[in-house]
Amino acid sequence: MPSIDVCYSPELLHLYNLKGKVAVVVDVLRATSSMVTAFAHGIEKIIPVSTLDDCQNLKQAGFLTAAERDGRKAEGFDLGNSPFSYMDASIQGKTLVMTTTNGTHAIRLSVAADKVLAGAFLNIGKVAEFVAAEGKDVVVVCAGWKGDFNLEDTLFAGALAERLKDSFAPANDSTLAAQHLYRLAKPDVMGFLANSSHVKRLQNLNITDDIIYCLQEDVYDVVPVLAGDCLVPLNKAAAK
Ligand code: 3SL
Repeated sequence: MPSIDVCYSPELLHLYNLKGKVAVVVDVLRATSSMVTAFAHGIEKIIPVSTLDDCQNLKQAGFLTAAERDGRKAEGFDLGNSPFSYMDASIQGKTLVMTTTNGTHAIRLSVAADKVLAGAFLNIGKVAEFVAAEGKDVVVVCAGWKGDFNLEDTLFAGALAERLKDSFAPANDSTLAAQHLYRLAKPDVMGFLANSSHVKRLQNLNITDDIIYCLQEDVYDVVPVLAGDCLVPLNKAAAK
């Protein structure tokens, strides 16, 4: 039986061997939720980059850009990191270059995996279906916050492990802990996260609607997958 493991911070990724595995990178609040939303609304490709400089260079090359630091839209770029800004018809068919505080960097750090997916509560059912069909060991890479553990990405890891529990074995206690937390949180995920650091950070910036939106399960059936330097929707990656 394949296994499912959880890496609680990109800072711990050096302890994991991603070769031959599927990495599901998650930044529930908000990077991977925004990516899923963007694909569901017609964006063609997303190039995740780690730094503002890389994003700026690609802006000068003519790309649409999105940049966030510390929860705020970074100056000089087209979009920030609210999923609601990706519901606009003007993004259809475009390639977006995106940098966020943690999420895009976590994707870049996961490239050693056989496949790198962007997971969120919004597309968790399709992510579970895809990894079950692949049948390879899975590592959920939690983007966390500047190297720290966070609760919302952990809950996603637990939720994914719960969905896969009949066909994937927990790799170790990391997975069991995430599952326990998700079972505790499930009746009221928003309430469970009320005192969590990033929820408080976003609420201090008056960003509450985004949180409620990002905690919804199974809204979209798109799975962004890394193909070279770009995330593309799974159906398009398969056609390559
Ligand atoms: O850390 C990240 O990558 C972002 O998703 C953080 S925020 O939700 O935009 O503040």
